[in-house]
Amino acid sequence: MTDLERKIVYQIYPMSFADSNGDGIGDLQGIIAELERLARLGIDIIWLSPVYKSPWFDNGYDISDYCQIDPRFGTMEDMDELIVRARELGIGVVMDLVINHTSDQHEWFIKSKDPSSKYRNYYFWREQPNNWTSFFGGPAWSYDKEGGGYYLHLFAPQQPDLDYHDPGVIDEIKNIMKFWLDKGIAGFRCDVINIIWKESLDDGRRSLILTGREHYLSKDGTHDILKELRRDVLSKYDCFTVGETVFVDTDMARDLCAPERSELDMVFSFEHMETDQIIVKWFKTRFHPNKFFHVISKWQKAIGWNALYLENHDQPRSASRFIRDADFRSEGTKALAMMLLTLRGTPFIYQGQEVGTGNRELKSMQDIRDVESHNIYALARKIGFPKWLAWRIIKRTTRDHARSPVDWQNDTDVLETYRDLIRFRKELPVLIYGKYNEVLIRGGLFVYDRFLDEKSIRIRVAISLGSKPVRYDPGMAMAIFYSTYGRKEYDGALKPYEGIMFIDEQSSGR
Ligand SMILES: [Ca+2]
Repeated sequence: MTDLERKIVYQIYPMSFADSNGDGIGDLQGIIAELERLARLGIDIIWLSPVYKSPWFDNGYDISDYCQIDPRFGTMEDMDELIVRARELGIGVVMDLVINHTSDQHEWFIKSKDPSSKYRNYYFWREQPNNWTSFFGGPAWSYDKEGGGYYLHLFAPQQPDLDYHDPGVIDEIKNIMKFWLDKGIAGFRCDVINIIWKESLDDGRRSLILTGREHYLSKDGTHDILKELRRDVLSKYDCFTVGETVFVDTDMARDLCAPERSELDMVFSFEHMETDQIIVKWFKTRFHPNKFFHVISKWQKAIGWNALYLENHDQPRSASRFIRDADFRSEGTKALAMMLLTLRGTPFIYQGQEVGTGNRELKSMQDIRDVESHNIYALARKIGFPKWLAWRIIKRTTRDHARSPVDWQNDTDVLETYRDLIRFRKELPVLIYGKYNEVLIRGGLFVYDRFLDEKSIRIRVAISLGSKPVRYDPGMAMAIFYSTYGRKEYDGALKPYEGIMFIDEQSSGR
């Protein structure tokens, strides 16, 4: 995409973003009504979580028709209007591409139940299952009487996996992508993209989680598919792709998004979001800023360009998660905003993050809508967790925190900070093209430099995620360019949860 590095992305979870007709469900007309506000914030791209026709078993990540809009959100005319109106404001629309699996209500799957159908090999139908386990727990195979066999589903039984060994599948996907790109969308966020190619269906090594994953995690076949989609479809449009990946390390990420490989433009990694958990997200540990910063810095050093994010529709709110002292919530969200918008990569802002939205107040399981949370609660009780512990797990992790309607009046002060930081990113090329260099990580303080070369302007960013002032000497020639506390003079210490951008006085010519 032209000038991709300059873009700032805003993720919309349509269900809870803006409801235009008062039926309690966010919709496309609601998004259209908010476009000007997003343009004023400085957003270049909006990414919509799925709005395709779906039985909604897994929040739209189970698609029954890729070329239709789910009626709860409106019509295809609304979608066309959204794309056109957004473009008039200089905003591109990115859609979710969920191609590891379809819904079991998709006509391909329904037809595939007939062994003589051309759709039979679009899915993995077998007489006997292997020993693989699914992401949602339990076996990855279900028996279907009508289909006369078992079919593979790495997620829920309602989400059968597509088999890319049948060339018909990739042709269908290409047509779907062209359908949307011809309408003028700006690209795709590719769901669980590094597991789409199943190299073999042999039994997997027994494992506590995801037995069988060595047969499909980031295989050569996945890279071949991504190259083919890029060559035959994406390269013909002005668009970009970001991959959602599972169990990805820095080497795998580099293979997926190194420019010379022509696969994806960037990926979402998960490692920094896992620094406050043990093995799975349900078991939270205390949040340690240093550990968090070290992981972020490791990815900054390892990957030339990556997607930057602190929240999405699957994660609790960063304001409640990464700020341990509730007295400094507003300050902390501003410091996190500075980090998000001054690291190297494409920043993704999740709806409501720009007004400092925190987790919901939840009192009991009756307040919980997320099916996943109810499943996990039942499982925890079944294996002997007391009620209070099972509830504590859900309360801290449920996806309802991110999926509840946003109170836009929340914290306008935080919004101002976002606006300022977005403006700096647009005005200072060093924040986009500059190299990243870690300066130090200690005691909840993270300091790094952005610079184009040794001679030109250098921005030094210092982020504190601690409730006490922390002494730090940036060096004689450094002055405050911007502080999240709004101060101009530096007295040798950062205030609690403060973010400061220092600028090299000699190079700035001030
Ligand atoms: Ca509505």
